[in-house]
Amino acid sequence: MIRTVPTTPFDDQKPGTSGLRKKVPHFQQPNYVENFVQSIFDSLENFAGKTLVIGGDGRYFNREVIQVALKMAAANGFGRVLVGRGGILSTPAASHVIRKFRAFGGIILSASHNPGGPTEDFGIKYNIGNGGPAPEKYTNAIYARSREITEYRILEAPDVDLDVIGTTMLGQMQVEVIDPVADYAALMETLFDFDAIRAAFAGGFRMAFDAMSAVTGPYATEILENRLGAPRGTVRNGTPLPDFGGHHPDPNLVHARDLHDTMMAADAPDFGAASDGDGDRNLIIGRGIFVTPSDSLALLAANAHLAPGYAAGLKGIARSMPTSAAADRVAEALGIGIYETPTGWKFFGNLLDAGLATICGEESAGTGSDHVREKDGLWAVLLWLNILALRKQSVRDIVEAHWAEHGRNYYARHDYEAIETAAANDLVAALRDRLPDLPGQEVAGLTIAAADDFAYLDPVDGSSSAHQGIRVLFEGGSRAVFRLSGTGTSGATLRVYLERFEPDPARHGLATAEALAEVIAAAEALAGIRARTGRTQPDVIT
Ligand code: G16
Repeated sequence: MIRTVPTTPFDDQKPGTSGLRKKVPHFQQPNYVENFVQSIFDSLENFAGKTLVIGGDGRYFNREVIQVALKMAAANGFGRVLVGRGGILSTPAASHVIRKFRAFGGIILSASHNPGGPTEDFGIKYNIGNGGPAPEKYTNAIYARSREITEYRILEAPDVDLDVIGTTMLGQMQVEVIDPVADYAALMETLFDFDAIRAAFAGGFRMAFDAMSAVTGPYATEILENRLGAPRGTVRNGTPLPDFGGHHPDPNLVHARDLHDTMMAADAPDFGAASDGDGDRNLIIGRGIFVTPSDSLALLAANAHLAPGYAAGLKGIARSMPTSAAADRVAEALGIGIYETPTGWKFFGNLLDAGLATICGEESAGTGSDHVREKDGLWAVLLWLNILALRKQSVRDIVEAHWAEHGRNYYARHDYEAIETAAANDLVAALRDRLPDLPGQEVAGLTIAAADDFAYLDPVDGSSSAHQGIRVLFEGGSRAVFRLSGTGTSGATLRVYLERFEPDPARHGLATAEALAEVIAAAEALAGIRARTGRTQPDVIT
């Protein structure tokens, strides 16, 4: 029986950079999940009888929300739902399943790299039929709907058994529990030279992959160990846990410290990598060398032709604005387009759909291509493996040769987490007010060449997005960018992105902090971070 339940709106269901993210107890308020899911459905049209994909990263509360979403999908008229066994689908795998089965869209349950558990984070995101995150016109409509919702519809029915592959009926709707790994693994086989990678492992190539007790474990085990023959134990922390083992499933040098230490040791494996809570981010470390996500994007773009899926070359490269300009130099060398978008994978969808870009990347450890419409952690790892297997050089040699050819973009991001929202907003507002006066000024020894509040005009659909980050460009190619995160769940997170271009190979061996010292000082002088936030140093440096 379909029940129509009266409800009242919540005023805080505005999707952020990537869906609605809140603490679990917040989501557990009566009707909170139902309101948001109904707001998604109410913002969509013509889905009666069509297919919806549902899956999540297995974090605490995943199964409960999947049952609610299934019953609401049935009550709202979907014809079929594909759901990953155990409620599991990595974000890139969900994107692929949406595309492969030509689904109407998908609901992905994840708070990505944020911690999980009864008092930690949860998230709900809607993806459209191209497999990508809903663009702003959808997220704005969902938010508007959530402000005026008065009722939701749900089927009264027993829970669906999520652990058995097969098809059951939920009212008039078919529910198909699918293997979460199989379709994705098959797709990877079409893109990369599995024979070459298998031969490398057979020849003694060693790798450490940290799945961070998150969703990538089963995918990495199947692909790296079962299909590519990497020794058992190559995948660490490979069992997804609802609380990620109490860790923060963010593959950066702070939270993937164990992997970092392994890779910096004298007897380190040849290659180290990690992925995040929902499998869309990646961390790349060679023996003794961390590769920044911005450099990784540039390197992958420069070498992608070595993988069968990209042998025909790239149509273009897209990067988010705060990502370093390393990829721009590769695009220039290849004679292909480069696109600069606001932070958020949703901005790449149109470029990929229109065939303007093939590879996209972000400084926030996200890289991907037109094979799906999400960033894809394991994809990046496999492309690296493909390149390493064919070039037969170390990660360090490949990275240093790249810098020698294209120049090095020293890069770091300083995060100030959980600062007071008002202080963070004031800091950004004060910078914004000063923008017109900044060009020509000298700060901490650097001269400001230009400064703006980044706005994006989508070249495909003409939509525009303003206030996407304050950019201060210095003479000589250095840059500081200030932005507030759209994914945090407590207070505000200030991100300061710092970059310096160094063309001279003789100066490519500096420590990043040393190379960026002037830009760091200029950022502090411009924004007054210490005075405004009371913080003397960042919480996380990536
Ligand atoms: C999400 C988005 C990314 C974005 C990142 C950081 O990643 O999909 O596009 O770069 O958040 O965003 P912010 O700087 O606003 O916190 P994920 O992996 O969390 O889904």
